[in-house]
Amino acid sequence: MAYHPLSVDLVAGYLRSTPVWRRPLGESSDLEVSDLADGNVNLVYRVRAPAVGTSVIVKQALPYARSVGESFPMPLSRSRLEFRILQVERRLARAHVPRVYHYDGGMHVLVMEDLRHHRVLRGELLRQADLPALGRHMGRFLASTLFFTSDLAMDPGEKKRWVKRFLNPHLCRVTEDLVFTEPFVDHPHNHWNPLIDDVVVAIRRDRRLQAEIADLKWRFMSRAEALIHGDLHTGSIMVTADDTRVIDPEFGFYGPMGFDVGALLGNLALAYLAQPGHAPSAESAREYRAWIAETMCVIWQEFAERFTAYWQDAGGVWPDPFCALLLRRVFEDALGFAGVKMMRRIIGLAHVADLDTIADLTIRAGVERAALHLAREWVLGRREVDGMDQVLATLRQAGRAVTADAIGRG
Ligand code: SR1
Ligand code: MG
Repeated sequence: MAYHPLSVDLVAGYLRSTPVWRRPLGESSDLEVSDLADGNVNLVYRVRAPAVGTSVIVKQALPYARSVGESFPMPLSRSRLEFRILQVERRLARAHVPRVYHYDGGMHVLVMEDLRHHRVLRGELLRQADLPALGRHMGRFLASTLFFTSDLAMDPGEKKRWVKRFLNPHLCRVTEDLVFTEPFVDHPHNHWNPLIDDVVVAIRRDRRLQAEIADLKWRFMSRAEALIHGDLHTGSIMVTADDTRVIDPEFGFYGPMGFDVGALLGNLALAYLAQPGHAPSAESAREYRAWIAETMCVIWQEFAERFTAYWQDAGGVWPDPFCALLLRRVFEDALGFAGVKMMRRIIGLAHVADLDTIADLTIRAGVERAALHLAREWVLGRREVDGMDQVLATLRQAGRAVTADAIGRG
């Protein structure tokens, strides 16, 4: 079928023409379609067969970013890469990746498992959901996807073929521009809360900070360490109380391991700082913040422990002391990437609900100032930070500034 964008009216007819129709959906003639698109980039529909009680997700790439429009072209071919990466991730971390029933390379459509009992993690963090397994699950996902796609586990020739197989130049360029470049210069894509104009000027004038951001961009562009997800923010994770699934790896490629770890930690830090803007009481904000901080710690610990265990099982050519050295490097990179990712969500093109849905601009500015201050500290100080305890100490300190600000003005 020649490519054309699907609409609510076209999805049922399209599905009936695919081999997937008879399986998860039965042969039901009656299909209900709803539009679920809420990310920046793609079309997403849920299709239900009420007669059999089953449903699927139909995700289709558009030739541009949905949230911006045709002025922001995106290659349709990203859907094929997303399909391949989902296959790899599902093989390595089956419990944490949705199943793909069908891929249509002509229509650039993925028909996938409907995680209908799951919710997007970002929203769940703002409504203070109880997610006791999140830290362990994400530590495991990170350890297995990053370790087993790296030179630590793969034949060197095969790994180099994978670097080529997963080249993703256009979407990498989007990340290079939107994360590492545009937020720090005058660019029409950028926007921010006018109450933080002075911080934006200071960030752009900070030559030391700009040099460190350039160093992180360089690492992002030149370190083919593992097949990374490439966009592991809290909108790319779906959760229930006891299940965690990672979706949307369309920005994936062979890049630095710390980029995925940092994306996750940085987005959790934003949710942490934003709590007073959303929580029903100061007390609940305090408690939920404590849980987010604990979860960040569990993610790193679980990741590092599993990574080390995989290392020991693998044996082989890499001498043991290098494992700790490599993990230390991933930690430093993660902290730096976390900082840059926090900044881009406040002063770049694509913002996050954690901050943008705080209606009181003054409270929001307090959160944003604290986040930008913390982000700068992480980017500049990443080589000196001792471990997660110290990371969390800086997070708590930033959090205290926000609490005082929010309570003082709220
Ligand atoms: C046009 S917006 C692009 C952003 O959305 C994705 O989720 C990525 O984070 C990307 O930077
Ligand atoms: Mg996405």
